[in-house]
Amino acid sequence: MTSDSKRIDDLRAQIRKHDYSYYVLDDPSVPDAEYDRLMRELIALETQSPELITSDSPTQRVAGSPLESFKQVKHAVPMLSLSNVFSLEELEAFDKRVKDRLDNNERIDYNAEPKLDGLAVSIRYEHGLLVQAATRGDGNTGEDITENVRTIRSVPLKLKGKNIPRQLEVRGEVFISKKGFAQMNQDARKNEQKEFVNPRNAAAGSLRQLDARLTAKRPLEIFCYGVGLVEGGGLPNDHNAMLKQLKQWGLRVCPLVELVKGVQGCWKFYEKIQQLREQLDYEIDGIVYKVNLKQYQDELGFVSRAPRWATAHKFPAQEEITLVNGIEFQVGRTGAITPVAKLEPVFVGGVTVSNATLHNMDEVERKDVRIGDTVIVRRAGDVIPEVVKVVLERRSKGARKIKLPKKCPECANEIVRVEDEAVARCIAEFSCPAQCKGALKHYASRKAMDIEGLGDKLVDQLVEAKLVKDLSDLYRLDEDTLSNLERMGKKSAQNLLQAIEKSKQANFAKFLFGLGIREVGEATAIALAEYFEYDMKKLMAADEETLQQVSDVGPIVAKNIVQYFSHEANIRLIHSLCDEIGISWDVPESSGTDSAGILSGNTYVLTGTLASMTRDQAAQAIRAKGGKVVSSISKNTTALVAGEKAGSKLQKAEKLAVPVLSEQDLIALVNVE
Ligand code: D41
Repeated sequence: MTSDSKRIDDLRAQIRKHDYSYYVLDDPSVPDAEYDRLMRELIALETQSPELITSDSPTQRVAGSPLESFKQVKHAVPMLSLSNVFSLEELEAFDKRVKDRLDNNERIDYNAEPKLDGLAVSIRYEHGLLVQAATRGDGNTGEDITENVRTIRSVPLKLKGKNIPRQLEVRGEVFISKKGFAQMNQDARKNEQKEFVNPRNAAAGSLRQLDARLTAKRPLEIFCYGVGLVEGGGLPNDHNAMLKQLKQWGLRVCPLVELVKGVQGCWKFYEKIQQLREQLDYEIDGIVYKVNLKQYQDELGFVSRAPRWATAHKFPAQEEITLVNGIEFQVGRTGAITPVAKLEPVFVGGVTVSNATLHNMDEVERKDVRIGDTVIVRRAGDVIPEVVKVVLERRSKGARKIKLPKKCPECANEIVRVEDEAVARCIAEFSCPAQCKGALKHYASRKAMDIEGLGDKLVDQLVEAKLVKDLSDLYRLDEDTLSNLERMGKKSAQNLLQAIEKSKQANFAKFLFGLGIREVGEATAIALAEYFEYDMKKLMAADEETLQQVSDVGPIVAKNIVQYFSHEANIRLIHSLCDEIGISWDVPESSGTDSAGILSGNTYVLTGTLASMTRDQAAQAIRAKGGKVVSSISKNTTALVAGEKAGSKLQKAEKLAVPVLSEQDLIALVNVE
């Protein structure tokens, strides 16, 4: 062996190891720059000595030229389909059939796996080298997509480890993560190309490219869940151990796979994963249960192309088809007009849905939704239902275009849509009852002035009875007026007045947040309070440039603030609240640029649910030690404090290598003297 070929072997082994850590284990072992250096060195050596290039070299993932068409591939072992169950009863019936057929009354062990919503593929390895990959097709014959599958970085071109069978067909699901999908559509928008409807379609489109160079640019991933043909070597005789063996050979297996006992175990797993579903970075549409013992699987066999030993337990569909019966325009707290489609009621995502947001007029125009259209609605988790797209083939002649009304449906004032802005707004502000209600609810909410007893229903009553026209009117209410309201007794009127009175002793940041300036959230309000030293006059006098000096404040927020304080009505309101009514706040001793406190100079982001305190309390504790709390993570964040059910922020922190603290870490940190 020459020294070049030795070095080439060495580089390939290193790169394979890093690929495995990065793409299969999701746990990068070296910085990107180091990886790039190894790859560049390998490419250089292979370019010098092309005779040393082998098909399993990490440089050879992408083929040279596009195919004319896909070749047909016959699967050595057919790719079966899955039967379905939709309820606990059907799951119990499945389990009973399994036991009856096995003539076995003991509890069955099942291997439970999230059911990825992607495309099934079969990948054949000979002597551990990837030689062919195919789509499922009709189960017997699929299409040869070898070149495309080779571009998927979590698919090893060469298996690692011991006792690899001479022939091994691996079955798995190819998919695109939610994040990858969002990125693809962002790129598509930038290049004025058509967007993909969902990650599954994006994955299907990417996998069926005749030019593998295009596939290589798509963020495809794989989870392996089974095998087809196995020759010249063996596999463990239970499914769970078999998946572990696949992992040892370098194949990527879903980390949530679990061995469970009986129907009860299956059901518990189903509920657990359903809870996790929205937080997962990939789409799943159910759970697959598989009888774990291979011996039982063989005994059970299959019927009409589906194994008797496995079934898919589907989640309630998150997308359904229905009719748009009409359109309603809702007016939000800031006057934003949101078009809402009134739907023929449809059961989707576990509930009956009769309204779906269309977000704004840009969306209506982009999706070209019309009254009378058949549409796909989506309700994922607790997210507001939305119209995904129109089923154009079903558009009737009578379908009517949706037009933005000229007048606000709540107050009949003018609606304006500023050029280049997606959002249309009612210009009436406090004189629009919808905006007035929204503003009051926001002002009274827990995170703002926290006025106990002033709930949504009461606000509606007060505004409709014209007792309150702006925030300052709250402080002019009296017991007689209040106790005359429906469902309001003397005692609750007194309690409410007390709570309103109490709110006069305020916290500046909460007051500022409560004013409802567009896009000034809690964290921004706190940053503003600190920067302007709890002085309303200083804040009101600040120009956009000054405002942008504040952390968390960008050009848009700065503009919103300046705009807010340029309105005569807002200045009058603040004057009346602060000077006449007497809302006031303490100025913390260590305000301004004071740098005492062990956390000064540090910036934290909070996410997830904490067990021993609210996020508000945690933020206060951090600030009390001089630290800052902001809402979004950047590379300048000192640390992320992550509680239970931390979602995308946790992933972002890991990506940006921002340290992650647990609740215990935080407690230890803020308790230091
Ligand atoms: O995650 C999946 N989509 C998935 C699909 C899975 N986890 N396991 C599966 N197991 C099978 C059997 C039991 C037949 C080996 C499957 C599929 N089949 C499957 N995917 C598409 C058709 C069938």
